[in-house]
Amino acid sequence: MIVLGDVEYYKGIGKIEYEGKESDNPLAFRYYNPDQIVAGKTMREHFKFAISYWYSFGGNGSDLFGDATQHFAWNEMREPILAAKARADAAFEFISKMGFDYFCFHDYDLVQEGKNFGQSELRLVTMTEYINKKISNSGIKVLWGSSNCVSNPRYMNGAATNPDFKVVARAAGQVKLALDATIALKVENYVFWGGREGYMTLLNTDMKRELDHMGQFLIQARDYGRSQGFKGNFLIEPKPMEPLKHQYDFDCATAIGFLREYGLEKDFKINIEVNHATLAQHTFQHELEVAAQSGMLGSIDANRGDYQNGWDTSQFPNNVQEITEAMLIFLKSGGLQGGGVNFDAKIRRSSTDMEDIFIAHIGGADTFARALLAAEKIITSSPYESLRQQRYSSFDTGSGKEFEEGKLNFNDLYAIAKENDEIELQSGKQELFESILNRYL
Ligand code: XLS
Ligand code: NI
Repeated sequence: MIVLGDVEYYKGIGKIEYEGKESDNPLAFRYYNPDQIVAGKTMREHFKFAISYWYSFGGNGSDLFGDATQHFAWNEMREPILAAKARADAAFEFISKMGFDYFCFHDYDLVQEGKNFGQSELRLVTMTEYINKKISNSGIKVLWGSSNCVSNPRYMNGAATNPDFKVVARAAGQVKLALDATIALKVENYVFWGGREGYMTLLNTDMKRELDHMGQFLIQARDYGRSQGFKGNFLIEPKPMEPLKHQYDFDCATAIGFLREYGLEKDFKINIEVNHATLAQHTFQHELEVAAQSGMLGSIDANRGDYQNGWDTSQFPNNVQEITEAMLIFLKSGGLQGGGVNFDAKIRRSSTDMEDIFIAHIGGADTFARALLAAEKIITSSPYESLRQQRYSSFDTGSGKEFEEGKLNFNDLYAIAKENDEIELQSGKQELFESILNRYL
């Protein structure tokens, strides 16, 4: 069902359909077939594709060096509520034409922040009601909500970690309203991305105190959310830097350590963004693996960086090999726990046609679908799994097994070492693993 408001914004574009890989139609899926079952679930269920309200409907192509290139009607309106309603109409039209089920938002993506706290609160309540009606009429859902505690100048020294208590309390007030909107819209998860939680220089920073404040802030946010009936995940989205020199939620391992230290590990999981992983000098796969091992693989922000650029370019995913490696971890760990795949990606400044945002999302969805199909084949029809298991087979029986079970002490190991003086080298077979992967792409 296509959901239209008073105006049709994407004229001439209908519902995007699956046409199969032989199709030449740039406005059709070639791999993403929502109802096709792969590894026991439909693609729709595996991915829960979501669009990012901020990039798809908030952006206008402007960058540090130049003004807007994309002149969307909803961005040109002056009156904030009218503009916000038009933007919501465009968003629902777009999501329904894509055939996706979800979107993600920050509080002030839904409507422009007011001149003061009270005005912002009123605007948010008005837009929550408007969007709630559109949700009931369309069946489109919200994957996660969040709060923009980054853009307003008051947060220049941080939100939860600001050295000025008044700013910390203001951020809490803002998150409370965002949580209220989240609960009213039956949103499934709530994300914290600490864009300004970190430092530009340690010279002026009391890191221990700031981390304690962030812990306290998240404890109180969790307790408030739960007391209001929010049952979903809270998610931390790690990023090592940008806009700051150093962000406290540097990567998955750091964020998981932080959550455990403050007793938050039962309510929080991780939202992993591809380009944030690469900024932290990790692969996307590495971050998925770390989160999955701790039972915290919550959600994904899908995008990609650029090999030559060292910043968050947030481009739409198109690297099938990278995503296939990721899908191997995704499938083996049982998928995402409550989250989905949110396209936290923006079209380029020079992509100025109304169809470009469709083409971008189709390409992203097809990349994930194609990778999922390949990963499933690799797991079920190639020697990949058995080769991996074989590498560790010395732990399956005898002394190796006893070691794993904690039955051997250092003297036992010393005795075994003495007995096995000659150790035959075992090949790691990296090139074999790599060629197996490529065979299935
Ligand atoms: C920015 C982040 C942001 C979060 C939500 O780098 O990716 O968009 O996903 O605040
Ligand atoms: Ni993100």
